[in-house]
Amino acid sequence: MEAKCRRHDSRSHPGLGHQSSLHIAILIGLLNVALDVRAEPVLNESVCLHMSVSPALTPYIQELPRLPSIDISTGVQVTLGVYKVSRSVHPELPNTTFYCYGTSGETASCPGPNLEAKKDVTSYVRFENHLTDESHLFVVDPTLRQAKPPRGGIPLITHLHGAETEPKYDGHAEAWYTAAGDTGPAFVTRDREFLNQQPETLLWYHDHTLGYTRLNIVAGLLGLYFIRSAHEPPNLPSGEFEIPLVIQDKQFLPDGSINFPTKSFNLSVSSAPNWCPSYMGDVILVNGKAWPFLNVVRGLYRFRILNAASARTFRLMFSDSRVKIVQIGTDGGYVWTPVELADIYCPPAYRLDLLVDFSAIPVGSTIFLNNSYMESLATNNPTTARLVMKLNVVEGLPAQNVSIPTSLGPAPNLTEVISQAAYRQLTLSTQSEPYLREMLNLRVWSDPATEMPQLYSHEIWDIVNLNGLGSHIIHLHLVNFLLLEWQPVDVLKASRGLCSLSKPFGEPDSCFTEAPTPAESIGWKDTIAVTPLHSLKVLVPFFPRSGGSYNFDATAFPGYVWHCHKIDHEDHDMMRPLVIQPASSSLKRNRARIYKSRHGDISSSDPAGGADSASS
Ligand SMILES: *[C@@H]1O[C@H](CO)[C@@H](O)[C@H](O)[C@H]1NC(C)=O
Ligand SMILES: *[C@@H]1O[C@H](CO)[C@@H](O)[C@H](O)[C@H]1NC(C)=O
Ligand SMILES: *[C@@H]1O[C@H](CO)[C@@H](O)[C@H](O)[C@H]1NC(C)=O
Ligand SMILES: *[C@@H]1O[C@H](CO)[C@@H](O)[C@H](O)[C@H]1NC(C)=O
Ligand SMILES: *[C@@H]1O[C@H](CO)[C@@H](O)[C@H](O)[C@H]1NC(C)=O
Ligand SMILES: *[C@@H]1O[C@H](CO)[C@@H](O)[C@H](O)[C@H]1NC(C)=O
Ligand SMILES: [Cu+2]
Repeated sequence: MEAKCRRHDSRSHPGLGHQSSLHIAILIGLLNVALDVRAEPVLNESVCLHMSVSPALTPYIQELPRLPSIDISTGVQVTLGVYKVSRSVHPELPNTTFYCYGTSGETASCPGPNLEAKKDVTSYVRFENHLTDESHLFVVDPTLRQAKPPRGGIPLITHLHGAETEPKYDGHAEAWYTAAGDTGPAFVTRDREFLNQQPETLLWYHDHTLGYTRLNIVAGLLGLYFIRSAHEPPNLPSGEFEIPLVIQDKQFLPDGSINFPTKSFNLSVSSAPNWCPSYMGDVILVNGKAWPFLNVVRGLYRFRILNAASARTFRLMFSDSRVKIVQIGTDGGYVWTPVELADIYCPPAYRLDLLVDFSAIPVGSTIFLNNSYMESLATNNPTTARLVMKLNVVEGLPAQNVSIPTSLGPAPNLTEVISQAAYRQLTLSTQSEPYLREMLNLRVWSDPATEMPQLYSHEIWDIVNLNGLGSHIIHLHLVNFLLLEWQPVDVLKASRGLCSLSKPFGEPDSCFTEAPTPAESIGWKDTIAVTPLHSLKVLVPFFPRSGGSYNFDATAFPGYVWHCHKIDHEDHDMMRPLVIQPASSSLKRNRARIYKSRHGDISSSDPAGGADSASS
């Protein structure tokens, strides 16, 4: 099992741990930013990539909190407001000012309350903006493409990440609104209706305002959203044995405030006052507390993990190898076959549904959950970012009648849809002239839409990371996708135009340096890390996960977006429209043929046996 697991891991996550010294040399050549940054004097404690270290805090002295929870399956509208509040992240640090979601200023929490939805039961949620301050908690970079409320104030719009939802309820980046009532050009309503017709899983809600997303999420605007049903796999730990873990990194000033860059890393560029390519902090928060501890008994737990960091990837490991970890779910729901993991690879915005077994650990033991992921800039790897949580194994009754499932449904057979899929190649790159910014396919947000797939079509997106350093984290709204294969790219040649990305490996002038490696996808994803020096091919069905039809108009205003989920990148300028076009009549027939005759293919990860595929 372990051998299989490791093989799975390295095949699914290309580029990790494979960097040769030649690659490193190329990387340094490509990323002169890294060198120049170190040469610049530290002029201000909030200069990007030079932020002063956070005050020393004793780890593991506060218990992991349970997040508050709200049932949104009652048919009654729930109102979540955004409030400016003071909250403690650690007893040794003065309180921190946050923007948090809650039903009132008193109850608002960071992360916000867990929203509990039921599959096929519509949830009615109203999101209100109660931020009446003139200016943001952080310095706003006025040079970015961004929300510009005419009367000032703080623009907000909440997106439900991973949801199959109507465009007007999706939380489009230009659908923002302020407390004073100014609205962005894509605004339709504050009142959302979430149909919850996709498979059971963990989604998350977070702010998505154009040019403000990185500020609003670091300020605290995120929370978990569960879709559950009565048809989930039996015998999974629940109640006190199901533990959501929202992991984030932040940097703090001695007065307790969040240290967010106030000046650009390039002090000679006045056109980019404080935008910073990848905010990373030296304090690790779990459920809003710095380095908490958790008491567990000798038994099976279900951990629902979200990496809500701006840019930091985590690779989590328990310090005791007798702890068994089995992954049963990913972004889009249950995997088809549970996979035993040696460690937990978790880039930003990923969700992992894990069964964690402490049965083999004696009472009285202490286990650390540490992070071993090395970010490409040395300054992003302080020793404090390697600590996450401590677990104490204590006396107590374990969860009853629980077990680790061996299978959760057949893997989809995609042979036929792959052969019919349209193909698109998209590049991810950093542009340094006239100023540093991140680009999708060399375009910026305001360029006319180019990703306009037809409803009920399949596409293969070949996503090429032309950056020498650092992953880009690609997220598509509305749909889920599957990783098909990955392939190394000669990025140095490709970025100088000395080879062709349209020629396959083996042909003269091809930028690909090896044949593609097939991926062993274990389940549906809505977010994927495209590691440096690689291209990934993902299969994207522009279908609901049921394989049937959307019960809303996915082609309607204001459409969707796709973007990098390193949220600094998303804000400048790594986000593009995703505009769904009406289906041609041939695609409508095609869809019926594929899904009627191949019942369950696309919906087969639904452990309830495809209850929702009946609609086709
Ligand atoms: C900083 O900006 C100046 C002016 O645009 C440019 O010449 C220089 O290369 C930049 N430095 C970095 C590290 O990007
Ligand atoms: C750093 O810069 C910010 C904004 O320019 C300023 O408010 C702050 O006082 C500066 N801090 C120091 C220590 O100079
Ligand atoms: C500090 O934060 C805690 C919650 O984390 C809150 O209960 C308390 O009221 C805050 N203190 C102040 C002075 O605001
Ligand atoms: C994990 O963290 C603990 C506690 O902070 C530390 O003692 C231990 O050395 C770490 N283990 C690894 C492998 O980093
Ligand atoms: C344990 O779970 C199985 C399968 O869900 C169920 O049939 C059985 O009744 C349960 N036993 C107890 C003691 O709850
Ligand atoms: C998958 O489907 C193709 C044709 O659609 C078929 O030829 C192939 O045998 C199927 N594979 C499996 C493993 O069922
Ligand atoms: Cu990116």
